[in-house]
Amino acid sequence: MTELLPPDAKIGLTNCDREPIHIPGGIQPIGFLLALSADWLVQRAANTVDFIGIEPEELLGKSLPDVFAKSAVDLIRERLAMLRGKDSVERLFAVPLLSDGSLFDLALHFSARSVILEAEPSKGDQVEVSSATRNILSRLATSRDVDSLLNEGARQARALLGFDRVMIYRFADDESGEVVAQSVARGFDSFLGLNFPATDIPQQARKLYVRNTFRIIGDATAEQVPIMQRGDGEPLDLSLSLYRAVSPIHLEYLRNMGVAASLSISIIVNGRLWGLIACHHYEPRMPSFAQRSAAELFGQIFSLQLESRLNADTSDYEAKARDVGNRVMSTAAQDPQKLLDAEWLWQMMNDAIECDGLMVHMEGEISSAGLHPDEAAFKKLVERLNTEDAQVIHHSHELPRYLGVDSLDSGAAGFLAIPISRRPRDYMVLFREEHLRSVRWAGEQAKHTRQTDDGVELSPRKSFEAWKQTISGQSRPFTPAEIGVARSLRTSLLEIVLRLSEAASEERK
Ligand code: BLA
Repeated sequence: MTELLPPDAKIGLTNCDREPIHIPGGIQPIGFLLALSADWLVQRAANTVDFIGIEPEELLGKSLPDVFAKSAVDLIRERLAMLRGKDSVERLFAVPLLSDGSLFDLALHFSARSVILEAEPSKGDQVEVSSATRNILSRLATSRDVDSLLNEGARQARALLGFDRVMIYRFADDESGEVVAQSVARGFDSFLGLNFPATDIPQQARKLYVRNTFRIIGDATAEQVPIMQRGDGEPLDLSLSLYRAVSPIHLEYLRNMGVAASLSISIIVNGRLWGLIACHHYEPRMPSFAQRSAAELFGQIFSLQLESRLNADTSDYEAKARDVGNRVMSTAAQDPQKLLDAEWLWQMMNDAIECDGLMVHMEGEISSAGLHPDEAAFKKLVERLNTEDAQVIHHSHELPRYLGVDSLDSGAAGFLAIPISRRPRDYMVLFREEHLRSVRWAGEQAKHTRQTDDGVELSPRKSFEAWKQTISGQSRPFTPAEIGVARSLRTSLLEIVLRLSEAASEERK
């Protein structure tokens, strides 16, 4: 039995997340692939006829020096010795692989105990591409802030690769994504501001894209070529391969979108997949090996520049927040009663963590300012917080959902609670108002999501028609930087409150 899921259903692991995309058993027909044993015997081969004129089956069991020119084999051996770390790939340009002197560009890496060699005829454009890349990278370096870097990144990636559409696609905390910058050729629609659900890029693909930061699908209709091997044996892990065959589900997605070629480069910030530089072309398109190598480098440099700007923004913010924290602490240390003055606290805290109101719960007393829930709802919140781990900052941009109610009359929709004593638990709670927003999705989620007896089954949507969803009952979320600030405020506040209660018990003696 199958039924459509409601649009806001939370989807767990799906059929898509279980597809083993790293062992597809085949490659895209971009070049040829050989897997070699430690003693240089060909163990597996794919797509060799068109490039070196030998059937893959004929190559199996042959020694590499019997297939390629001696100088090429020596070069390959030398470069293999330079492979560093488990995820590294060596590239060689314009190698005379065959005895007729024809030139190939190639990539080498290890997969389990095999050496994987992938090669395609060289376009001989390496020098030209690297000089163009130098110009492109220097333009990137001139953008001062995050937004201009994103726009410039899209523009320069399109200059480098010539795809019809280049998008900077940023992931949100829930792994859905939004097109935050783009550069498009004349005559194509804009995708700017469109959101795509998390399920468009399954979990294992996201993990893989952290290890291997570049992938191309040159022709979404091309047949994949099987990898030949003698006997059976584990399927070859193609995680780091340049030619890895693409998931048929994803190919269907691209064809539904009308896209013939797709190229994406991972944007990695502080070790995490921040987003993708996603490129579409409406005809098949295969940039040269040198261009693809340059694009990979472009992605790495773009990521570093974005990381340094984002980290600089965070540290500016943290310095400002630290300053506010210090002012709160020094005032409260002189006059501890200030900690029950919600109006004063709200004005101060709002400079560190933007909020629309604040409530304090301390030793049975409650004080409030600005926008806040009524006392009954607040007590319910405090009760709920008392069941949580007191060592961490609790927050939610969905307060009604956190309290298990439909809505709150006050309009408070988000909270962040800073515990200010150990026991009984006292809190300072910041509130944020509801932030009604509409999200433009590329296509309606419910139409391609089914609940089956074995779980959720997804199939790529057929329509990417913009579909507007209005989201209510939520505030703007608290950012990781804001939560970090709350965490350090908690430590200092705890100290003051502790001193306060010690002083009070001294007095009582
Ligand atoms: C992979 N999905 C991808 C990739 C992108 C997207 C960019 C990386 C591969 C590539 O470069 O094409 C999705 N493409 C997008 C998005 C935008 C875009 C969001 O241009 C927005 C701008 N996909 C589905 C469903 C499944 C699925 C329902 O929609 C599973 C049933 C699977 N997507 C899927 C798989 C991959 C993928 C398996 C990995 C492809 C691979 O690397 O082999």
